[in-house]
Amino acid sequence: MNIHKAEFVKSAAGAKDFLRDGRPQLAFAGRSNVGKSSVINRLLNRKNFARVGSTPGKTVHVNYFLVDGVWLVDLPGYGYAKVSQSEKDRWGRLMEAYFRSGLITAGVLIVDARHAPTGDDVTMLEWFRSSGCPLTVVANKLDKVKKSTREECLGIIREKLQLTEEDCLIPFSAEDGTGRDALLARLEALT
Ligand SMILES: Nc1nc2c(ncn2[C@@H]2O[C@H](COP(=O)(O)OP(=O)(O)O)[C@@H](O)[C@H]2O)c(=O)[nH]1
Ligand SMILES: [Mg+2]
Repeated sequence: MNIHKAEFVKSAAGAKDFLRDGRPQLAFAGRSNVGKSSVINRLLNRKNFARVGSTPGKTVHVNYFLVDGVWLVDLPGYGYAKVSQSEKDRWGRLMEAYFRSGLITAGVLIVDARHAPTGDDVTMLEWFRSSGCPLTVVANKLDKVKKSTREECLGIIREKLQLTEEDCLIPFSAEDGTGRDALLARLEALT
């Protein structure tokens, strides 16, 4: 995958705007502020491609980036406390529509390496599971975890998400680049 061929194409606010051109779709999901945009930027070796640090929970859109003929689908973040119920409902409807669409090729769930996955993370994972697509979990912000406790943290994530042999858990840091090559290789193998 030539990461230099990457462009933002469009945002979709509803199912009628979803892209259905037959190209593979790699769907990225994660809690607001987990570093989803930063992971995408690191993956593509860009500074400000997917926007980092914009007000969390403000954008209930599906964002499409085209990377060398593959759709990188940035699903809206979840779990931000200050979001209104109506926005949460909108998020739920949009997610349901996307997962029901059958458009997803592979799922990338980004979690925080420091903490046990939240109930929302588990729900998201179940959505990926029900779509039947191969799953990759990225444990981001590893740079913030002491080396001596990293294995333990990864074990907690595996256990809480009940990861199987087919699932792939990638220790990652968007900050220092740990796991970037592994994630790229995994995604290339899936498309
Ligand atoms: N230390 C550290 N900070 C990170 C990492 N990834 C993201 N961040 C920071 O976490 C915050 C949220 O990142 P962002 O990419 O906007 O998260 P998003 O809401 O999931 O898209 C920003 O301040 C980032 O600089 C990481 O791997 N390590
Ligand atoms: Mg973001």
